[in-house]
Amino acid sequence: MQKSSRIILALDVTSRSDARRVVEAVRDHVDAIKVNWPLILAAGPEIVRELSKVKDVICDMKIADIPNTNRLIVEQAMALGASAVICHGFTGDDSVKACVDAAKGQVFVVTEMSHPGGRQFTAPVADRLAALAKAAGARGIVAPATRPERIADLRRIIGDMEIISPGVGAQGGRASDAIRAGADYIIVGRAIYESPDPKSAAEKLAAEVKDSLR
Ligand code: 3DU
Repeated sequence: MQKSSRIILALDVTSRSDARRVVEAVRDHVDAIKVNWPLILAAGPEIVRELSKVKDVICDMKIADIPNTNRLIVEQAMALGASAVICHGFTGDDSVKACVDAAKGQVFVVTEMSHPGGRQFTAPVADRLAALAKAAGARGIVAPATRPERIADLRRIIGDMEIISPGVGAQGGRASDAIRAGADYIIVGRAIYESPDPKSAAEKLAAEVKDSLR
């Protein structure tokens, strides 16, 4: 996955034509595309294969099942051309390990979620989820841009693993805060795909990221 603008586009649109439109506008300004259930259900799983010809695709199905089912899901996602998948960690180390094995390490594990409800159940166990991700051999974790101080805490647990960080823009987090706190990439959806000008929205975020790395 390239590490240039450090933006991962969360492509939560619900038609293939919207997906194509947004990707064409921002493809030079994002490093990867994250695909979640809204687009997979609307456009069909083949959208993963199509987009993977343009950019690295992260399949964010928040996989959360027993090890065998997790393995089957990850194998299907990778066969469609995904470069990485996102799974939950609360299912335990055997379930996460099944994802890691099936994706040859290309797994990001959700820790503390970025929305207000993320404080309720995920925040109290986020440190353990991050440690689990590390022990399982995952590539990285998902940590909240809405609480940059937590990105810094979780960084201390995982060392040099990658942090991808949702919550910028529509959820109130700032790109610069997340990057300064130690995120490798920000994940941005609505602030780009709902913008009347997705290209300039992505360019502005990329400039903010660049500034915060100085
Ligand atoms: O709020 P946005 O529109 O920028 O989208 C954020 C994306 O990141 C969206 O796909 C959501 O499912 C995902 N995500 C979170 O927002 C928060 C998390 O803790 C994990 C994933």
